[in-house]
Order: sequence, then C-alpha cells, then structure tokens
Amino acid sequence: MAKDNKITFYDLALSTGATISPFVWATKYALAHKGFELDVVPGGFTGIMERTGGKTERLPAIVDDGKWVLDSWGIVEYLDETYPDRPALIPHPGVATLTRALDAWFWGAAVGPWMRCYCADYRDLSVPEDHEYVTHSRENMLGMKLEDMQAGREDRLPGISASLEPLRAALRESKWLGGDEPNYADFRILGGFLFTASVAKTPPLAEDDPLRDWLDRCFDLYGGLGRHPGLFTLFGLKQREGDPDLFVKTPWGGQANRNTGPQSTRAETEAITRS
Ligand SMILES: N[C@@H](CCC(=O)N[C@@H](CS)C(=O)NCC(=O)O)C(=O)O
Repeated sequence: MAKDNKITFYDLALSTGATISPFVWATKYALAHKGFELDVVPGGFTGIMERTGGKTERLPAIVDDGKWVLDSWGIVEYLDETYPDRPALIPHPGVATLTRALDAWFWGAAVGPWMRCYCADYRDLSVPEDHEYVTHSRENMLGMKLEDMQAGREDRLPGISASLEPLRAALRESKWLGGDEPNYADFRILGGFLFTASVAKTPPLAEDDPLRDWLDRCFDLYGGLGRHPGLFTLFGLKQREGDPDLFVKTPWGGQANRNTGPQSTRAETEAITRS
C-alpha cells in the first residue's frame, strides 16, 4: 500500500492556493501525522465530480494505491486501521467520542458563526469559476445574500472569541488536545481555525489570545503545514468599548482552581460568603 509513501489527496482550495475546507485541512494534518507525502490533485468547488471520476461530490477524498477512501472521519478510520504501526490518530475510542462532542460544540460556537462573518470574502477569494456556484449555494445555505450576512461582523466577532473559553481551559492544562502529543482531536479543531484563516480578511482573535501558543505550534507541525502564504493572520482583533472581554484574563473559580487545601480556595470562599 501507499507506493513510495505517497497518497493521492483531492484538495479544495481558494484562488490564494490555500486550502479552505475544515474537513480537508484536518485530513491534510492526519495524513502528515501518519508520515505520508501527498500527491495533491488541486482544484476548487467546481468540477469535484469530474475530477474524481464521479466518485464524490464532497471533499476530502484520498486514493491509496488505487483504493478510494471518502469522508474525513472515514479517512482517519482507514488510516489507523490500515497503518497501525504508524502514529495513531485516534489512540483510544474515547478520543473519537470526545472529539466528535468538541467538534460539534466548536461548529456551533465558532466555525458556523465565523462562516457568517466571512461568507462574502469566502466567495471573493474563491477561484473565479467558483464565484457563481459559491454565491448561489452559500446563499441557499445561509438564507440571505452573502453581503448582508457578513455585514456587522465587527459586532459579532468579540462574542465568538469570548465563547472559546472551553478550548482555552483545556489547553491551560495540556500541551495538546491529544495530551503530551497531538492527535486527531487537535487536527479536527485546528481545521476550523485554518478554514477561518483562509478567509479572515479581518482577524477573529486578539493578538494575545491564550490559544495563540497552541495554534502557532499546530501551524508549525510537519514542516509548517499551517503556514501557507495565502492564509490571513487570526490575531489582531481589538476590544472596543462595550465589547465583551475577548478571553478571560484571570480564570477563576471551581473549574479553574485545583483544590490543594483551604489556602487555595480562601479567596473564592471570602468572595462568595461576603455579606
Ligand atoms: N462528511 C464530509 C463533509 C465534507 C464536506 O462537506 N466538504 C465540503 C467542503 S467544507 C465540500 O466538499 N463542499 C463541496 C461543495 O460545496 O460543493 C467529511 O467529513 O468529509
């Protein structure tokens, strides 16, 4: 299998050359984690069926020595099953379960809302032959004109940033979502950030966001896979008067504090018992 260590990879990219889809990004990282080189079949949204010989309308898709594998989760399962001697993507079934939960939350909290903040830029950045299809399909998806949907994003971006506290809490305690080493949990969530970086003409996160350390380390993995020159920076959102804090500056309370005895909880006890 995987002749010359190469797997054919159907990309979905913008006119900048940067991959757009969160699913495709997660799969790129999954293949790199497994140590494969990619034989990339480039392309945008138009003509996926033609490019893949009628195999699929959606990407990612890979071909491993003649064998077609579809769907981001399908590909991850295939890679772990077929190449158990290489670094695991899902080292334990619980990782898949928790990653699905985290991913579902992240789409609701951030990927979907960011899509609504950048949807007209997304269309404008797509390759010219995709403009009509992206406009039509995404307006159907979002239920309004892309320009109208995107308008007012400066009022929405701060709240989206603020809602990412569960990720910040996890990464305060752990180097990677996978623990000591990255695994598919990292790549799956990272895919949503990289999708956003491919379209974010105005940044969605603060310069000093605590997520930056993890994101920068993820971008640097596998020879700087997330450092494509077509990507925009995620950092530089400014808090305006009346905006919520873009992230919690001083995490506080039961979840943030490890109980090591009364001294560690005294300030909290005083605050909650004062009259
Ligand atoms: N369940 C699929 C979803 C893949 C998917 O929806 N891909 C989108 C890109 S984000 C796509 O190929 N869209 C093509 C189109 O919109 O025509 C997976 O996980 O791979």
